[in-house]
Amino acid sequence: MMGAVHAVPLHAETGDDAWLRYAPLDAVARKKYESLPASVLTLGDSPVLGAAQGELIRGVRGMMGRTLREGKSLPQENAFVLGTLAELHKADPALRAPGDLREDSFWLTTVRVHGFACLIITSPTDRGVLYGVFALLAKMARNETVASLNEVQQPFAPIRWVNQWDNLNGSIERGYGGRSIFFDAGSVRSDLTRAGDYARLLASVGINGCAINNVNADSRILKDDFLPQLARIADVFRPWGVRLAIAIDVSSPKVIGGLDTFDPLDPGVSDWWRKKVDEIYQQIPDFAGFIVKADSEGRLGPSTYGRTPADAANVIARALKPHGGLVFYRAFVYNHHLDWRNPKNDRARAAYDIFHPLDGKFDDNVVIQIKYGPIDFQVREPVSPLFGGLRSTNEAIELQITQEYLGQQRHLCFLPPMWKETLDFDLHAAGRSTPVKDLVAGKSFHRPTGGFVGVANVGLDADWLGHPLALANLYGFGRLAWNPNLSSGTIANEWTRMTFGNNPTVVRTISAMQLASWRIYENYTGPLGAGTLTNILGSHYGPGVESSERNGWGQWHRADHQGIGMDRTVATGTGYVGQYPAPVAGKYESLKSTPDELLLFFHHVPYTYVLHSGKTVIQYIYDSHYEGAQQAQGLVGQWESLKNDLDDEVYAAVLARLQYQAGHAIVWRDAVCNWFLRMSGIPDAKGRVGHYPNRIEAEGMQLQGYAPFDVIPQETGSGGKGIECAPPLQHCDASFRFDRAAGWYELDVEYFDQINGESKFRLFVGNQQVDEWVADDHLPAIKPGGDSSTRRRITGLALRPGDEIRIEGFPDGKELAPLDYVEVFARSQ
Ligand code: GCV
Repeated sequence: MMGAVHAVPLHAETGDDAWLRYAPLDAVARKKYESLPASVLTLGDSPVLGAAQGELIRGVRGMMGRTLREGKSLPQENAFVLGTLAELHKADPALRAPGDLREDSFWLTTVRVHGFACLIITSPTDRGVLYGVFALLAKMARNETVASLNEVQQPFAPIRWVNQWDNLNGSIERGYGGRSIFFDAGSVRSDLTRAGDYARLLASVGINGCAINNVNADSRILKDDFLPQLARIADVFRPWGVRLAIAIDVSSPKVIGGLDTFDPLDPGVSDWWRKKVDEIYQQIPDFAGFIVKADSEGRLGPSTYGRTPADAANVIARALKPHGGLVFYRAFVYNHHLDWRNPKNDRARAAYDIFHPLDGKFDDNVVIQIKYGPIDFQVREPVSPLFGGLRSTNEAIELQITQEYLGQQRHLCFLPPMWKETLDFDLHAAGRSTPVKDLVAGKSFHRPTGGFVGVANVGLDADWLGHPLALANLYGFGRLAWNPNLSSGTIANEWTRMTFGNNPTVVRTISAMQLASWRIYENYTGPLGAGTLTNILGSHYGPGVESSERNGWGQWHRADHQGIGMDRTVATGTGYVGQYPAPVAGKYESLKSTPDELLLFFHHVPYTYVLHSGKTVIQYIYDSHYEGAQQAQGLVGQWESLKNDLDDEVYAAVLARLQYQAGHAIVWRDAVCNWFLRMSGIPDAKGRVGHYPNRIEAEGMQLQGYAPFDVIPQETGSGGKGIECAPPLQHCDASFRFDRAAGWYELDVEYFDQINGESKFRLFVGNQQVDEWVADDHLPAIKPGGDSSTRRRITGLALRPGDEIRIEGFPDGKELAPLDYVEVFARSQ
């Protein structure tokens, strides 16, 4: 078996096809599918059925090297038969689905029709037939058995959508995979090939709606001349059963409509929305609806007129209702000018405080879109209590596929394990078991609709998201929206097989890396529920512990010299805990029963507080950060073990990302640990924090031209300082003498790679140049610090005592060839 797997040539690939590669199967697997029919018969014709048939032909051709014959009438031979249940029943009245099939569900079955063995893919809807085709091809790609199939799959919830935060100018807010696939320079792109490819990817995991523009919406999207452009996107989505939606600005009636108000209770305003929506449906008959972000982060909203979110949502919902459209009103409404001095203030309370009193006041085609946690996509948050606080209102959970606070696709962070914890969490609303997945799907309180929304933010980059392994998050979101009962392990395994083939070593290794990655990321970033501890005022990328405090954004962790954490209890804190139903509130109200991983979200404790694990909070912070950085380095080794089993290009691209991540995990480790050491005054019991015996600080080297500067914040540079080569100098030197025993060494140069320049570096041992590189990455940083700090690793260096090690820096633009330190390790370390 193994030999056969390796016999399959490895293909150079761009990543475009993601998990839909349909790479040639090995001989053993091909044999398994040899007896599959040679023809395909599609009953009925529609763009979706056309796509389904085309996909089947494409998949079988790719994997089996066979081109299926297209039939149009009842089978004259063994065939794949595609069609809705209604069409199938017309063709052969004996064929009946097993039980009631919900919209978009499908049935795969092997039966004899007119004496011929047929593999039937059917559903109540065309879209379900398409999903069935993808499911069958996925089974083949994973080498699963398809003989004697009789399988029904039903989606868990009707709403399975993605949102894109694309701006009309072609940029993407919190997008890390290139520019928009939809927009450029203020208009819809002329070439929408990638948009169609995206819809195909989405359909393959059952996603049926996509809102294409930023929730910080530009009103121009509703202008008359924009609508035909939107219709072009809807056209490329349609064959894949993906319905188009857009984010809108509630002030549009005033901003582009010429009215002097956007008051939702003004008859002129409701009239405007009705006409606008009618106009949209004339051009896009299957238009799905609107997303609304209002009264949030500077966006205008109904509060301008003293109206409620229900007033704003309903006026738009009523315009959409006759056409079957939905309004997704985001619960991400909060005051970002909160007074941080008031210990009772708490941003986490906002969504529940605002929306719970409105339960039952929203029309039936309104869905409240709720982020999974009460703050904002942090590495660890409790679930939003609002999921249990709406019982007569539709809701959807908003998950973030794009890794805004979670490493921005430069760090590996596979999210299904985190999402699963949220979805499986039992809120005990109404005194009975109500896991979040049931609440959002509308099952707990018998709502007409509900489901899952993922903020994806794919871009034009060939690998869509900016890291080849990050695509597992898009895949995983779709799979969980279809079936939240799948395990993370199953999802990782499926995705890896479809993306990299079925070599057991590859599948085992990549799945294990993915499954470990979220906790690794959590280990070296924000501990114990304190938030990600990133720079929340800027990039949301590197470490920025201090940035959360003393401002109105409300992402406070309240760390001071004595202790850390937000007291959110009812007894002494902000009262947030009281928003949960009693069994959950009881657990979080007490220090004893709050799980360690959320301790600092709910309680303020001294650094010496002892966790359930037996460690003090401060020692846990130190230990988890050292462990996380080491685990990140471990990912590099795991990946390297696959060198001969993977396509060279993908191997190299992922390796570079993982090496960068391992270096940046050390930046995180040191910044967080040193900040807490300074704040708490309590040393690391293991003596690591603040002691770096292998490190030579750049500011302590012999400098020619280079001058020291303070890194801000100080903990994001080793020793708080770096060196820069300022104009008019075009070249500077930093050197030191190596003073350890002769041997083989590894040398890490920590430099700062800003986006506003491409400095060059050369490294010499004595007179011999041993390395050179250009700081040309596109990190989100215009100054030296935690966002830009980057490691260059030079391995296999023979060093002798007295050797001079010298770095030459050549500044470029505003990037002054900045250096932080050099760290030298004996090879075995
Ligand atoms: C689209 C966070 C992000 C913003 C985003 C906002 C939201 O605050 O940083 O970029 O805006 O969430 O979800 O509306």
